[in-house]
Amino acid sequence: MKPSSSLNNLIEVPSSSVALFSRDGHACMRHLVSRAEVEYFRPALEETTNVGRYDFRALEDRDTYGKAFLQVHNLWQKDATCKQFVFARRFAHVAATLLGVEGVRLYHDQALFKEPDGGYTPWHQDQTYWPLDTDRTITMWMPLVEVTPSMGTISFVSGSHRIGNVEAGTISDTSHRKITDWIRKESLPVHTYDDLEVGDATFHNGWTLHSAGHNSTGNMRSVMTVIYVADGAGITTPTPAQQFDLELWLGGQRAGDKVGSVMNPLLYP
Ligand SMILES: O=C(O)CCC(=O)C(=O)O
Repeated sequence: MKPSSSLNNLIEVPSSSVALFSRDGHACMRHLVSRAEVEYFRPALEETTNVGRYDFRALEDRDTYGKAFLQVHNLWQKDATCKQFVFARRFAHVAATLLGVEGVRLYHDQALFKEPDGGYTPWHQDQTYWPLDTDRTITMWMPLVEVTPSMGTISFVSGSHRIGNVEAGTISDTSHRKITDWIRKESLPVHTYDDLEVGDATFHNGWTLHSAGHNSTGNMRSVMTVIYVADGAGITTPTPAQQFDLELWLGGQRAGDKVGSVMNPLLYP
């Protein structure tokens, strides 16, 4: 079967991964895609990211968030091959299974390319930005290249998804300092995935604390992410930090609506 359609084939999600995700708020799915599948999709994902890039400032002229990665959103709307990748039933099925829900909708996708010498990704919680009434949210983080520790691997605080909002604010040096201090003070367990091969992907809950290191290599750390929300979730009144997401990812819907616009198709089942 051609890679263009094979990503719609489902794989079995081990019960051990479901248990780990429920306990830790993160899990790694090894060999989620084949090397051939990554190679088929990588050119379109990289090209669409390059075309969609909007920050052309030199690294030294950007703030900490800007240095962390080039961020390009909703590749699925920009290119048909990227849409096949983002809409893959295989990924959505894993997301639904790990979350323990019947179905998931697309919230949005984003490429996160950490440039050569790109800065660290501060500790943060994604859901700070999301005007959603559920904790059944999940991000698939898939490197398109082998990611070595010196390129900026991803770390999670295991179990932090069960705490909910730790009120560290949006992604910044301040969120990083507050969460780093808290991890030290409470000796919280940090897990780093520093051996991801092409085809592996991590999944994390929207409230799981996470960060990534600096890219000290000369190579781009290209990563593609897809963010899912459980079918049936509702939209809440946005905080100032959530206004951008309400306007951009929810297709004109408003507080009180159920997520379900054309921007948020049901990807599984
Ligand atoms: O790729 C990174 O450096 C950070 C990833 C991240 O924050 C996310 O996927 O939510």
